[in-house]
Amino acid sequence: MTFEEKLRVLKKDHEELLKKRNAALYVNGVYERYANPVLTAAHAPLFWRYDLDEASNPYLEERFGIHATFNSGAIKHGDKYLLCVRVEGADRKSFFAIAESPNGVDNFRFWDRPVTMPEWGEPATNVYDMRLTAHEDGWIYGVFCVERKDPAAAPGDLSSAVAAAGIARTRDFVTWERLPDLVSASQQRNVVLHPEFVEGKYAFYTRPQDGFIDAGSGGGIGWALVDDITHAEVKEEKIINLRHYHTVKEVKNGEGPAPIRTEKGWLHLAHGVRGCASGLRYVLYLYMTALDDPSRVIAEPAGFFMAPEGEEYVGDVMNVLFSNGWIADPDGTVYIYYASSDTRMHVATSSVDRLVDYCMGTAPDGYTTGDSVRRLNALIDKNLNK
Ligand code: M1P
Repeated sequence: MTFEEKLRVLKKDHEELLKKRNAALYVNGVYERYANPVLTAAHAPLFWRYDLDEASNPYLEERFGIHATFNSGAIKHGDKYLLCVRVEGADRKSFFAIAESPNGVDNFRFWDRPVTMPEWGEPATNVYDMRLTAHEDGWIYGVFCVERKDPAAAPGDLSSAVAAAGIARTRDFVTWERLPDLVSASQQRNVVLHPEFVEGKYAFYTRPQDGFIDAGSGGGIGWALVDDITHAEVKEEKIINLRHYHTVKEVKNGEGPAPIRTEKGWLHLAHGVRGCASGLRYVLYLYMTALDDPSRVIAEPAGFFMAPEGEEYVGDVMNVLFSNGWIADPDGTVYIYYASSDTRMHVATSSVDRLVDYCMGTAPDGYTTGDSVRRLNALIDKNLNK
């Protein structure tokens, strides 16, 4: 094939992928999964991946490999559904890029250029997992993980890293004002800004951890109030959603996107991690906190809300569902954007009413098998007596 012929095929296939319609699949009454992922590495623009000049690229070879598109922040901007996607190159570096859809479930297209995030302090080796928060102060904040090599690593240890929360704000998703990283006594990942002031302060969900991977003595999802977002510092931190033995969040957990305000409380999406013979298993769960105190848990159904299924099990890091973005539309529809196995992005849809009903109407974990069987028998009694 000539250069032109190869390019024509590439463009045709790419356009067909981007225009592919998605279809909802019934699951369990709580949410709908969708037939196709909303974003894959193949959705990245051809002009990111190829040098399209025949003179400098006569074989039409990929020059910048895109490996994965996952863990995306999400927000409605005007009438567009935006994802702030973690795009990972073949070189293992992640960066952020905005992808836009007219309807939230398909036709996602990347903007022409990735986000050029200003540096703060020592340049980051990697950045990822942005949580977007439209704050009542008028800014849209992006809080994300900033990873740098551990300066205290022993010689020859090329894996130890330090995770901190980077903070930036924008109004248009093109120009970002970088603020100082969150100051914290421990390493931090999965930090999320609450959308409203609490006691006149900015409020963060945190996830203190002993090391880069290990949550260690960090007991779960934390909560900290911060006076000044331009010099954010965790002075006092309390754990509001604890890890627990023999649950889906035994090893670690982390807040997902910023919570959604509902009439019955703040609705939270989080991930829980447990260990098993095949490694760590990441699933999603929901919980709710009080409107008058977003740090007080008022409901938490037992177990997972969503876990990997089918092709979702397979990818760069197997057996992982992770979410850091959702959008609640004015009509109550909720678009839940989740990544599978650190590889691709999916959407599930539900509604605020259904998710609140799931939280309030599903029993909490009783922490013993006996309690689970009692709950099951109570449901069977109810159904058989109908
Ligand atoms: O690989 C699974 C996930 O691992 C990390 O999550 P956590 O901090 O809870 O362990 C993150 O690096 C996340 O990006 C990744 O999806």
